[in-house]
Amino acid sequence: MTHNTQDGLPQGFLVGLEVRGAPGLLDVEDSLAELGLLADTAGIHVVGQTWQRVKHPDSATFIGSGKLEEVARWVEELGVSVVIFDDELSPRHQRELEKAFGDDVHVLDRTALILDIFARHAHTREGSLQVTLAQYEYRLPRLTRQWTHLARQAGGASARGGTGGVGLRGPGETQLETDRREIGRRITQLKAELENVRAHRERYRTQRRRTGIPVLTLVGYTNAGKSTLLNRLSDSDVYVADQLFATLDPTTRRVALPSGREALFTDTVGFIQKLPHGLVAAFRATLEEIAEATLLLHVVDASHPNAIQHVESVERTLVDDLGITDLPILMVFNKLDQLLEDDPEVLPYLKGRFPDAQFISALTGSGLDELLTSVEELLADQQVRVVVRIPYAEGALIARFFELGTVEKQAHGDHYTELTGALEARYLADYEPYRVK
Ligand SMILES: Nc1nc2c(ncn2[C@@H]2O[C@H](COP(=O)(O)OP(=O)(O)OP(=O)(O)O)[C@@H](O)[C@H]2O)c(=O)[nH]1
Ligand SMILES: [Mg+2]
Repeated sequence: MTHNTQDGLPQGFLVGLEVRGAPGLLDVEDSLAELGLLADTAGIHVVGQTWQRVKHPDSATFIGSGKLEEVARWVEELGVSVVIFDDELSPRHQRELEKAFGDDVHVLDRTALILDIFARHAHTREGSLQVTLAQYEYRLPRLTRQWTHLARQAGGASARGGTGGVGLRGPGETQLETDRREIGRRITQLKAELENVRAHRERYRTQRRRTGIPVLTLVGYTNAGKSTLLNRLSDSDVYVADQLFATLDPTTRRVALPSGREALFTDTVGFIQKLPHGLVAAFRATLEEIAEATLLLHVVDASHPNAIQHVESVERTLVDDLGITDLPILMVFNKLDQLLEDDPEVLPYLKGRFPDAQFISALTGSGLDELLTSVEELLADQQVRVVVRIPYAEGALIARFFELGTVEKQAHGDHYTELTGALEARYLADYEPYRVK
């Protein structure tokens, strides 16, 4: 049995499950196609796939026994070394499946795959800490003899970017032989380290808030073109790639709007359906920054056949996982160049369904001027024009107005400073008592 293709990549086989009455956002085949891209990005060569429709997952082996036999046959025939399940397996499923396929075959699920890709793509200290924490928490309940065994096997071969060690990278190699207590200790330690990094970042954020420059955060499904857009707008070179989760660490760039006013654009980690909860939890700090944006730009790959499902998946993540419900969002449909080539019907449909959206090609640059004009209009809408008379005793409020808003005129009365200018609605409350207009 051969486990690797000629180019040295491990051979993978994908398995999906559709539970009757509980449809996912994508149908099972589209979801498997996406899993295939994840596998690709993780350096696994996919040689086959299958799926099954069931009433509920089997409590021991996840898929039914007939399906299990079928997969085992494929594994044997095709020389598969990694079987990848499209849903998160419970520790018990993981154990039973490993037993069923034997020691030579590695059982992975979508979560492990995503964690692996994250581990490869995290470049900042905070990003790495967050991924490592998520990996430990994922593995702690799954420690089995096979893990240890495979970890030892994978040892040297799974150097960063190497192959063969998917799911075993990072903490896997050295730690699996130690006991759970040790991993528990590492988790505590990682959390403390993360707290430190976060405190540092919080100071930086406060500093940025003080500048009063609007922050526009690009959100969207992975591979939508967020980084390409940021690069186009700011003439920079954030890593762009046709793979999933190319960007993990937030990057911020200054961009001049048409009027000359400056704005900060932030590019951050992309979303995907079935985003593992542990990852969302570990990346909370990174994701929380999204909530601090003045305006969100929701970037969508309009040329993707599942574009609408992607939109829904991103909206669900924003609301359900991040609790973001009241931020203004501008929809930005990207890859128009590709869309027009592929299917001329889609554009009129999207325009009808999303009348306020912008349509662009980050690649060719078309639609970007209109996008920035629209961003500027939305920012202006958010600002409320006011005149306030603030007593000298409330000096801090005066200083804050300068930081958060735009001051057009400043005058001094006997006991107060009069400011004429504009302020975002969300900062108004403190100023209401002193408002004269
Ligand atoms: N045809 C076309 N391709 C584009 C366009 N914008 C981006 N792409 C391609 O789409 C792929 C993904 O682009 P990225 O900018 O890395 O996407 P992202 O949203 O940052 O993805 P993640 O960082 O993985 O979340 C790359 O291969 C880009 O070259 C576009 O307007 N047209
Ligand atoms: Mg990116």
